[in-house]
Amino acid sequence: MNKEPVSIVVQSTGIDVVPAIIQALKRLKPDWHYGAWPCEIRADYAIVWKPPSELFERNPLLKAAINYGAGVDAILSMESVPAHIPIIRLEDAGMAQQMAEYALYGVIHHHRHMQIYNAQQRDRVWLQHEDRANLQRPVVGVMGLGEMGGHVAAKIAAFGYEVRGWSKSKRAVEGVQCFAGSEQFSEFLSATHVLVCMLPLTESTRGLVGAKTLAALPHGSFLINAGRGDHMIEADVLAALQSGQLAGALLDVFAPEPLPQDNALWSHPNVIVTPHIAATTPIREACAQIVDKIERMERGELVSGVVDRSVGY
Ligand code: NDP
Ligand code: OXD
Repeated sequence: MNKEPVSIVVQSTGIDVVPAIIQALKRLKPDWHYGAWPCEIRADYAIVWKPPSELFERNPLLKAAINYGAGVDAILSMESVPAHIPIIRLEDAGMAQQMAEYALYGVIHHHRHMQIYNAQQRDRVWLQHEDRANLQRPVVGVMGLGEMGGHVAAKIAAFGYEVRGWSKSKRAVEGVQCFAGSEQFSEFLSATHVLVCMLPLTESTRGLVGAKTLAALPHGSFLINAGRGDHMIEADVLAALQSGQLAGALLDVFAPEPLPQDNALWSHPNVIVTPHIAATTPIREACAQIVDKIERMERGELVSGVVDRSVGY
């Protein structure tokens, strides 16, 4: 007996990537059926970004909701996916390398005094600071050692920086001194000059980058946040920048997004603001991963990337 072709509904909120996703999927799986939400297709799988409840009400036979991104804080907070439908997220899918590039850029920006040189250029000042840079190679501390953070830490270590990493359970990353759990957090922070946030946003990590964490870093440290805006307590970050506890920051994520026009971070001389581009989802790699996951599920195999709703990532 011939098996029915797999049918997929694709939905997105915000940037409209739906036609491009369907096109990329069709190239890989021309025989499958596709619908762009809202549509009448009775789907087996949904590829979604911040999906409405109605999508699940109208597709009662869904076998899984595939989150079109690595972070699942948005989909979990919406509570639109019924409890019996597994949520599966993207794992790396070409994003980890971009993250490593982004974080390395921030590390070098701080280490090689680019902030000072940018300001000097505005005033036409010719003054070298490299003696300090040679003496003071910053130690980089990466929070979160998963698909993104693990790759980021390894790449920065391979580039020659001393790197520490921190996660919930103890991880092993080549060339990286690993710490785990709240009991090792202060030790991790105490020698971290560039703090990189690669955590998922959960109830345990919300607001983690606040006054207490920042005060535990050496004076004049640098912050890179590519996790989520709600990891930071923004007023505490601004206060640390004001006091010099933070020498500067490279920030990609904010609460809310877009960053409001009147937000002080836009014009802070020691802050670089980027519009959530640290790692964008490459359509071809993401779709290849999605097809692989669906094929495994269709064969009754286990797939990786299933979200544990009880921990929030
Ligand atoms: P993973 O789930 O693969 O990794 C999460 C890591 O965080 C794990 O090492 C985990 O520990 C650790 N962690 C979770 N909770 C805690 C905690 N309470 N204390 C200490 N460590 C904790 O996620 P990804 O690496 O794929 O993605 C991370 C985040 O990056 C996403 O959730 C998203 O918010 C963000 N992101 C941002 C993008 C951007 O462009 N700015 C693009 C893509 C993702 P353990 O290993 O023990 O489980
Ligand atoms: C993601 C993101 O989570 O783009 O994938 O932030």
